[in-house]
Amino acid sequence: MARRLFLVLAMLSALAAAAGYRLDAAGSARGVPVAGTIRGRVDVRNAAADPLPRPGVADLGQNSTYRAGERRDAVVYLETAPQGAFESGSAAHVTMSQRNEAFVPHILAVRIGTVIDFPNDDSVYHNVFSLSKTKRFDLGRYPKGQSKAVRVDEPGIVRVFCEIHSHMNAFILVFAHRFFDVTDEQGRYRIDQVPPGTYTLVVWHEGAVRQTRSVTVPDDGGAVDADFTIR
Ligand SMILES: [Cu+2]
Repeated sequence: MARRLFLVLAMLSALAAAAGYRLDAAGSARGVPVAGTIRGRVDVRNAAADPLPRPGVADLGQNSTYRAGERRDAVVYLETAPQGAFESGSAAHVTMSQRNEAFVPHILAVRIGTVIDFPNDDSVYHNVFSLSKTKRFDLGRYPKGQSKAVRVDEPGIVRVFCEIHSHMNAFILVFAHRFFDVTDEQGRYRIDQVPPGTYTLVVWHEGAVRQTRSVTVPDDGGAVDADFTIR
């Protein structure tokens, strides 16, 4: 096991060297290429960012609640992956729950190959589906405590709905690389381990026009700040 891990690390170091990364003294000693961080804040001022969920007949007496500010979540990502950036291959598992007649979280950002679990945490039935080109599925109805899974294999946007509750919807953004982040409660994001270079940084927010800007991670790495305002 340790031997196999060593082999993998050796191969990754060789790949990094082949990709032409500059290695500083400390970095090469650890076999880690120089890299930077792109970070900042997305200020969502769009008045429509926190709409009240529209209750339907099936929702009378139910609480449809979103996490405070969740509608302000944005996804920040590099338009294209850095040249020669190598990817770790393990497929991830993430969860999007059905809770209080809402999808939690409302926005997910994942890499291709990720398996998304859709547990039903409500005492009512749901029927999760998507008609998106990126991933089309229909999980059917299942009761509280059960879960079904979907694997995403193509980059793009998956819009998720519930056939029973029309106010339930969510977004899954699928990427072919790992250079993305969903903003936190303060609107902050952070993309780590970005090799030196100039990139197009994109911010996505539901219902808003995509914004882009150019950012440069200097040759010696470090942190680069890039803020966005969405109106
Ligand atoms: Cu539902």
